[in-house]
Amino acid sequence: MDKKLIKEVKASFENQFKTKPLIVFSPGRINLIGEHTDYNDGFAFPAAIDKGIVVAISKSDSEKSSVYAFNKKEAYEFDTKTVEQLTDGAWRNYILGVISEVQKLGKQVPNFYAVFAGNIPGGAGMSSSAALENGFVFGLNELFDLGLSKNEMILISQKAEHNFVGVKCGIMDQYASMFGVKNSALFLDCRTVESKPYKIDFKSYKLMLINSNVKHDLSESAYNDRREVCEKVSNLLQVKALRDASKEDLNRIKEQISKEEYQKALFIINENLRVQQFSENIQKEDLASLGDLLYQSHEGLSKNYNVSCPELDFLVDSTKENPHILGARMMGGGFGGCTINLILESEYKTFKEEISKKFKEKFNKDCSVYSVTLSHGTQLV
Ligand code: GAF
Repeated sequence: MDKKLIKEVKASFENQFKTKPLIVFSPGRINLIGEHTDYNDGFAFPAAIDKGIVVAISKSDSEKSSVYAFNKKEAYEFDTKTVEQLTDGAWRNYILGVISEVQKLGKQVPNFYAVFAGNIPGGAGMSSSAALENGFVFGLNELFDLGLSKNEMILISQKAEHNFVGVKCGIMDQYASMFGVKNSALFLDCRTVESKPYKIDFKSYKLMLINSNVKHDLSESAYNDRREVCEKVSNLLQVKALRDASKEDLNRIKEQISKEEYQKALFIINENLRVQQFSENIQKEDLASLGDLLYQSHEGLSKNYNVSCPELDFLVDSTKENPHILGARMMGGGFGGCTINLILESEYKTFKEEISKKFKEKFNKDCSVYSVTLSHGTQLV
């Protein structure tokens, strides 16, 4: 948790609203493996990280709510009684969406004051959106004693994203951000919405994130299109979700779908198996096989699910000749953002320098390298 950021948000809040706020820290997430499986009722392996969103919030003493986005230096005033989705609302729609979804449950949301700020690089595939939604729903729940459980809160966050932002996301990001466990990743069953924490110890290896700095925008229809394909195929198969299908099932309807639809559905079926394999191999401490699964996941995301981009492919390909890197893949929804790499700790610095140089030469722009700490989920600080 970034103590300086918390201090700044608190000071900004007290300066503007002359009262003491509740402070919430809501983390972003990484995902070890299992992309696009969440909206197929499948498995994923995310973890909350030490970067996230800080929300300072208190009751309002006027007829208005006021929210200040500290990083953007933008303020927004509104009345919680008349909340509506905004065209080009950007960050505002995440917050308005959360309020609207709480209200749909028949709960009152009185007006409030808030300041928020974050240190998750935007568009990096590290779920700044889920962190923002969870930060607000958690803060409102505490402030107004709404009596919401954590499971109810993440569903509110997810629906806010569906209905106000327009991304038909799964539950992985909101879950990981809310339920994160220190030093652990969560083996998440997206059907039962339950997880098992695994203490992560990669021995002499560590995780490295490399941001392509290609900004993805999940509200672009590409994400929702993938979800539609999966739903179409599971309808044809007469199963609830692709989690319930096998390659043999898929082959039976091969003639009824396009080649692209077949490949996408097959990717989901295989990715879901990979997550389960990953969880078994993590227990066996078989690091080499974990690396292979990462490469297989990337191959499928890039060639079959079609959610990679040249920069991400380049970053992953550049690791393949390096004997100190066990595996790499793009992380998150795709179309930009980060790769996640399993690298020998002693080689971290050398590879960081090497890849930064190579990336610059190839694309004439910079990539950014981060290490992450696995952290606790959304909480009061
Ligand atoms: C985005 C979505 F928000 C998640 O629900 C998930 O589908 C992910 O892309 C891909 O695994 O982060």
